[in-house]
Amino acid sequence: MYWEPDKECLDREELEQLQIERLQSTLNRVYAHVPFYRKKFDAMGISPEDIESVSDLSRLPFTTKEDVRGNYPYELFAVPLREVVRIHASSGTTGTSTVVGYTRNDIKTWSNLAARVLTAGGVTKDDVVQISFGYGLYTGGFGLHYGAERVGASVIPASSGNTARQIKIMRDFKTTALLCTPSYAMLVANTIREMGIPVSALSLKYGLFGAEPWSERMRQEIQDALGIVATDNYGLSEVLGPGVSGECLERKGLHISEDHFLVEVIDPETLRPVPAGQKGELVITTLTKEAFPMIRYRTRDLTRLLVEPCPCGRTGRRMSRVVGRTDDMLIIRGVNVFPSQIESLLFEIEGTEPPCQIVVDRKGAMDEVTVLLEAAEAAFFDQERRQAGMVDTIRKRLVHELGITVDVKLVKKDTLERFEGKPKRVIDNRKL
Ligand code: DLL
Repeated sequence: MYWEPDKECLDREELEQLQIERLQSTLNRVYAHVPFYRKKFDAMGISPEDIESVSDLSRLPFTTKEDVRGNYPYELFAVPLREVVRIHASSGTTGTSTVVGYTRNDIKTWSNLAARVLTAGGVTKDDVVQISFGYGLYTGGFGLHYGAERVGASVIPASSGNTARQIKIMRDFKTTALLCTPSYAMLVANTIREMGIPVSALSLKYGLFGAEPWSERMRQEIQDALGIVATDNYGLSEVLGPGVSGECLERKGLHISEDHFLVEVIDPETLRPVPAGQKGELVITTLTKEAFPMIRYRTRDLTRLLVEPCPCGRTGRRMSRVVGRTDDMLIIRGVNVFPSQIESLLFEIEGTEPPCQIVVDRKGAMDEVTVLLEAAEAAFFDQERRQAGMVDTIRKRLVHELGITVDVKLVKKDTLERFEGKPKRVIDNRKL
């Protein structure tokens, strides 16, 4: 049920003691070895010794994605390359990628943290785990692969793509746990249905999904279609990759490995902490990373910290599912619109499914938004009238909820350009 019960169920006092010790050693390390941090600390007149308790954390500067990009590729590494055994880069769909490194110890830690997430999601050594995240520079495939091996499961490194082949593998190799993005799980579920394969022909029990936002409605749909228990897991390259947090089978929020990560939730405007339970931007400080420590990294992910105890017995606080980002807000004719808001509305509308792509154009002085949706094969080829009706329903709902007019268009399945399995969500053609 637990991977490391002594650590996952630590009492808070012990945990906080461990956190401060680890924080101090991390601060000493970055001050000594990363000029970027030393300069920032010096400029603010702070030295690592000044940080005596976890609450002093707020005196430290934030680190942003721009800082990581600005120090491309290795300037934020706290160890010489000789100590680095693995390099990954973020899947970012825009701009320079962010490069991250791991020492041998970091890989061990990462494997353990991924193993925690897998165990929490139901996986044991008796499982056959199919990893349909991309292997390569992206952290998804390798990160979860090492975790699944650590658990002792039989791991199938299927990687992403070629859905028919994935399904053949799933059936023939008797896969019991599927790891991929939730939108890919939807695609798998739909393809299985189209191929006329009954769920009973498969051996699936668990689905561990992450790397992109999804909803309770989607969870229900995937669970029903595949006959599995689906859990959410979260992570980001700059901090680790997958393995930062994950749901247990209670499915009431994602347990954060707080012995390795200090988390804060801040108001993205004032940069001050929000009261526990309120929505804000997640900020993470790594406590054990050697090659690529991160101090107060602004994830831009919006979530809430859940402090009530979880029946599973883990004491680590949980975060709610990520409900959006603070940095991709679009201003459409003066109205603030989050692509994630459009996505979550789409999740709620019967007959639609992700992915979608939001195209923003400027005609004269007017912004125009078109939401491109991938249609299920059936909707595209026949039933033209039904299709038109559906488009109209979606359009009206979006207009109503967002307060702006939008156009909705159906495109053929699998035609939205993807990057590491995720479609580019927004194409902003406005020249501002
Ligand atoms: O996507 C790491 C990962 C791989 C996590 C596999 C889980 C499973 P990046 O490419 O750096 O890393 O993207 C990180 O993806 O800041 C979030 O905005 C988003 N994200 C990750 N997990 C979730 C999730 C990987 N469970 C960015 N729900 C993060 C919503 C998520 N968004």
